[in-house]
Amino acid sequence: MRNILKSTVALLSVLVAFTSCDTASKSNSGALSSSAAEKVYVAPGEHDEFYAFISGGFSGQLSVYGLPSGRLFKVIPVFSLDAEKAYGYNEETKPMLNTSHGFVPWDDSHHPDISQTNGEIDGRWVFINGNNTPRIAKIDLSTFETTEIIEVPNSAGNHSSSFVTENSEYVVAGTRFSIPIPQKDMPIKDYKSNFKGALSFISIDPKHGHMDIKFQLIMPGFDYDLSHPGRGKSHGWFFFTTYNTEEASTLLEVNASQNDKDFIAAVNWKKIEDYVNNGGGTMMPANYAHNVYDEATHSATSTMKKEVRVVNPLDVPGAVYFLPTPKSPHGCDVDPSGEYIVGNGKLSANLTVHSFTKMLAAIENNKVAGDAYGIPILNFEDVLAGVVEQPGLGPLHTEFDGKGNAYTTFFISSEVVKWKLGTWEVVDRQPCFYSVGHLMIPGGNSQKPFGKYVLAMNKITKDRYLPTGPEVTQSAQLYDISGEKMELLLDFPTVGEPHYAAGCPADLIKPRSKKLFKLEDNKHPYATLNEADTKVVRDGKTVHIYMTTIRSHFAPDNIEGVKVGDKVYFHITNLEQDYDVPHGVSIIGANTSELLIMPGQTETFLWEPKQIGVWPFYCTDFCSALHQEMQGYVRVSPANSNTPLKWSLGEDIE
Ligand code: K7E
Ligand code: CUA
Repeated sequence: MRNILKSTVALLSVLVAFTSCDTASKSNSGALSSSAAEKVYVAPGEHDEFYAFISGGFSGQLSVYGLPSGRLFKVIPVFSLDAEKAYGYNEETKPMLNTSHGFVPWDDSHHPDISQTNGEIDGRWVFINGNNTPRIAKIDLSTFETTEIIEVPNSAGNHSSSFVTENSEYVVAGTRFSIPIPQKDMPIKDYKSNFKGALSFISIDPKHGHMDIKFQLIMPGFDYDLSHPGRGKSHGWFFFTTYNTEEASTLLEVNASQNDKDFIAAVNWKKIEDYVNNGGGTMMPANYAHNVYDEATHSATSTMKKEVRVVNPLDVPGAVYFLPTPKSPHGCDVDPSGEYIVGNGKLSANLTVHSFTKMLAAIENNKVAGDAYGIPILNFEDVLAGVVEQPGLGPLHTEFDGKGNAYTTFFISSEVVKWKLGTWEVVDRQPCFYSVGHLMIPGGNSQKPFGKYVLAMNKITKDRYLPTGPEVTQSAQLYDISGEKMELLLDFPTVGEPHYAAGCPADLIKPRSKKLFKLEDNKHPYATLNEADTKVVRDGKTVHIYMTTIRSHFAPDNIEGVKVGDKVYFHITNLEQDYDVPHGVSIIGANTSELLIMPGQTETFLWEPKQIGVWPFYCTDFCSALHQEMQGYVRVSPANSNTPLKWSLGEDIE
């Protein structure tokens, strides 16, 4: 054990030394040709060619950028509270963050993936995983709002997620950490062979996108790190990288690096789907939240689900195989044809590429090297398509340009390396500044990539930007890949830690982008569809204010009869029916954020006045030349007072 520790420490110091001298030698090489500037210049008033949805990592959100400009358009709140848009603060969206652990207003979001039709991205929804309290979210790309979140039971560190099959049949979520299934109180040292890893296949309703866990495959207790769907010829299969096939529960940096090869798990989900459709699998008690936002009521509901279907892989012979893959592979990437499965072995000097055709042949010929807990292990040589020899240090992720090239990031040597599928030769390499994780080519996770740019997402920036104290921004770098050689075009800062991104041509999304919500479609239970219907209603110690906004006043704007100790709900409907005219509202002392209400929408916040007085409220979004006039007052009387409830607009309360 001591030797192992020593050699790991030695290896790590070499890597650290490599990283730092690498960093030093590359700094200040910032000079770019003016043609690079032209290539990213989007003139004022012009639109970008691509959308890029970049995950926020520990921010828990998803940000929307334009490419090639790198301009930030929006941060979509997904797993974390957002005071800017009142997400998780207003009454309508609070249920979105409900889980079996209660209200969990934060997560760690990693891998966005856009829905597909016939193997091509269709721009309808983008899915993203919450790692920490396992969840998958769906964002509607007509409103750019999170409209559904499903918790994933029997899972922990929901990392090999959320990747979509080529007809959006499933969004798949795999557990990174194996755990007792079902959870129970047991000694940690009994991990081996007792802990299990769940791979969850979440069906997507083709019309509305509703998510439902179809089944969970209960696998051996490895760490399932990343995954990708097969496509084209390999459609119907799903591939997951594993590490810690050693099944260690302590000091994994040493103990999970013992095996020369870990596995890529190949899962024939079509086969399991058939099995399940014929009644296979067992319903297991579970407890997980399913949160759905309804555009008609502008409100979310949270339902606790009480069971989930689990499948033992041994009950479906021929459905799961292990492909030996060197050294704790991280990324698991499938090329656009579906033939090649790239295992990015973090600790391996070479890149391993498996062949789907050879895998099928090995299965057909029943050539099996052994098994792990009864799951057949194929021979490494039988499934190997080729090896990219010594392309760099610390391979993490690979994307494809659809022209026969692959692009792999190397974290330790901090570069993107371009290589050729089939010949495995390295054709170009470009440094990243610094320590790149994922990279993204728009459509790169589909049969039809748009191979014009690659976006590298970096962990470290050090000297690239103005310093902002000890925490400096993380960043993305855009490369032109239209030629033989890659060309660095642009650095731009990101929100949180960018793990992965999904990109697509703007034309797929732009025409469907909603401009407003129609008032006549507003089914919110507290909606007020015209000014004449505004009112204030007391129900014991609860007060409901039915309020409307229109440029440039609130109705009502004078309210009396509210008392200290009341719970006051402001239900505000924005009567505007014009594009881009939200109104905001906030009142002194409210601790649930302001509201930002889109045209035709109703939103609610709670105010619990603690002090008597006459308290102003105002619009927080500069909506017209008379925005500053958009204000009002609530009179708060003592708890035992007899001040009658009154409201008005344009007249004095008597
Ligand atoms: Cu490599 Cu979470 Cu996909 Cu980060 S992960 S880099
Ligand atoms: Cu309404 Cu400002």
